[in-house]
Amino acid sequence: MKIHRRAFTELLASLGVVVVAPALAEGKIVEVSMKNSPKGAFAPATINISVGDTVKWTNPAVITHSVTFDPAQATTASHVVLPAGAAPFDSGNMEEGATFSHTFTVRGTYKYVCKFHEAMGMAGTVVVS
Ligand SMILES: [Cu+2]
Repeated sequence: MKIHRRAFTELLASLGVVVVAPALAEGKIVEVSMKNSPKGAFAPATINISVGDTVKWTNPAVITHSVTFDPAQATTASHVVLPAGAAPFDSGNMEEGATFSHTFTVRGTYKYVCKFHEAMGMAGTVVVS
């Protein structure tokens, strides 16, 4: 009986590892850079990711950029598009060397802008499937 109980405990422990590991597994991190010339740009401008993935934006430039997924903060609200159920968000001002990360949990196509260079066409797309 003792042997059986221990075997059962070990079985549970091994099952626990199997069950917990996927829950702790993180999505991948996809990097997007911010360019200055010839005009502001996200690079790459369009990325395709999966639910649970994180996008990390980095501003290597000496000018301030932003990652704006909030229509209320865009000059032209329609330049920002969020799928139903996704909450708006914004990086705030990103100075040289700043990074901003966001984990996407809602599927769909997102369109976002840099609010400082939106008029110059600094915009990007994230497709979450
Ligand atoms: Cu910008």
